[in-house]
Amino acid sequence: MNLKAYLKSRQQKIDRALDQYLPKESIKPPTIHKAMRYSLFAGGKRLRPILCLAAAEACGGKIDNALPLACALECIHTYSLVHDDLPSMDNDDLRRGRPTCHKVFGDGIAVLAGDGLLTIAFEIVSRAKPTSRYDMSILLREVAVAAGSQKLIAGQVADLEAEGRKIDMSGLRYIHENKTAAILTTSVQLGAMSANANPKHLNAITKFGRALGLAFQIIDDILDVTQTSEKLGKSAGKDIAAKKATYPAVIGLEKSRSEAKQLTRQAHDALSIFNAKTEALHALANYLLEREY
Ligand code: GRG
Repeated sequence: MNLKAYLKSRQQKIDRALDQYLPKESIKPPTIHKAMRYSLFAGGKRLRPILCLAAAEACGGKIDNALPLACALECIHTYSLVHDDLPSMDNDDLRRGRPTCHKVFGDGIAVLAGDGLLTIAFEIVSRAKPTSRYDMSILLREVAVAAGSQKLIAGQVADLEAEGRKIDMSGLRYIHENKTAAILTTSVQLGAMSANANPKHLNAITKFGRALGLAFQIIDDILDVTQTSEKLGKSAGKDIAAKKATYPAVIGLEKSRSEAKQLTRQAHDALSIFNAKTEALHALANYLLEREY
């Protein structure tokens, strides 16, 4: 498959849908809608929604049925980046190659823009079509749990508390599984649910998401060490400067690379039970691993 063209067409589809779901900039109060849109349309890769749509296809579903769920996850992801960049968290000036939300709109509006993106995610989920196995309460609960204080927020708390401290592998894995892998896993799970996936397929998709999500964060840790800020579109080398808990810091670069490769293999293997339409998921897993590092 032509991955570049595939990614571009999926990004466009997702962007069009997000544009429809988000209030226009002119809607009162304009500042908040400008700030929400500024961060949401700053050029993110749309990996989570693309994975959601690809999982729906792998489970025999239609991408249009997965689209609201895919967009909701991108809103949650963007909220987490906006808040993560705040001076009271990671204090970053650059995100997706542009000044961060609080640099442009101020801290108060950036906090509220994150709140707005998190909240609208649930409104967007409510537009999805439930299926016979997965009703609306299941879909909403999945999203709430993934974004909540035992997953995404738990990972961020553990990350903040680990700064400057010695951390072991299990502590590090806890951070990565919750801060990064949880939303990625939920992305593919929701895609599968939109396709009314049977329990066996949902289980396989979950294994795929967990392995890929962890590999993705390990690769992100590696890139922070090996790439320039220009290439990353965010400040490079921040993890070392902030004494962050990362795979390269705990097990070194080489072992981190082989761990990422092994997890990616596990992700591919998890797809073996599907009969068709897993080409995109395989290609996305390879794409994440082969990012320059
Ligand atoms: C504030 C509750 C809360 C959580 C923040 C997302 C996050 C948790 C922290 C951001 C820093 C970080 C290393 C997150 C891990 C996930 C990650 C690698 C995000 C970047 O994802 P990409 O590469 O970004 O998909 P784009 O911009 O392409 O969407």
